[in-house]
Amino acid sequence: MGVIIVDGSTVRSFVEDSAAFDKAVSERFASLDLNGDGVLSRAELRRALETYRLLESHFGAEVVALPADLARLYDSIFEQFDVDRSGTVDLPEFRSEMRRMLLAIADGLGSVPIQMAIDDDGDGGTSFLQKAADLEAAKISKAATTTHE
Ligand SMILES: [Ca+2]
Repeated sequence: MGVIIVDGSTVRSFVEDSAAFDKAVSERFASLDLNGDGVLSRAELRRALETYRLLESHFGAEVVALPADLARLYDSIFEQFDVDRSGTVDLPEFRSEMRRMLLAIADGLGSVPIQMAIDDDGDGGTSFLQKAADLEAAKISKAATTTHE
């Protein structure tokens, strides 16, 4: 468990850094694609939402819901990802929805930095917001080095 500080611009510049963002998305997608068939099934996506607790950790709200409500919630999230209604989520669909969600988070955060506790994913991966914070820290230290030279 680590603590990071992020604001809207941290998240936005991560999403707009397409090399870093695409790499993070591809890694996350590969770790979620449990049977390695190149697409995420409804079950794989649901497991991801449960494992990574996207809803709580990314939207800052504790989600307390009845199982039936949760099932509906997971279904509606799946429909959002599965844009072409093929019944599975492929990498481009996953990437564009992650982009949309993160930009929505960036809008929500605005310019007020918030402190956030980040769970280790347990699979060696780090969360998107952690990567966003790392990227910004790297840029700041690079800028500081340049200034001092
Ligand atoms: Ca799969």
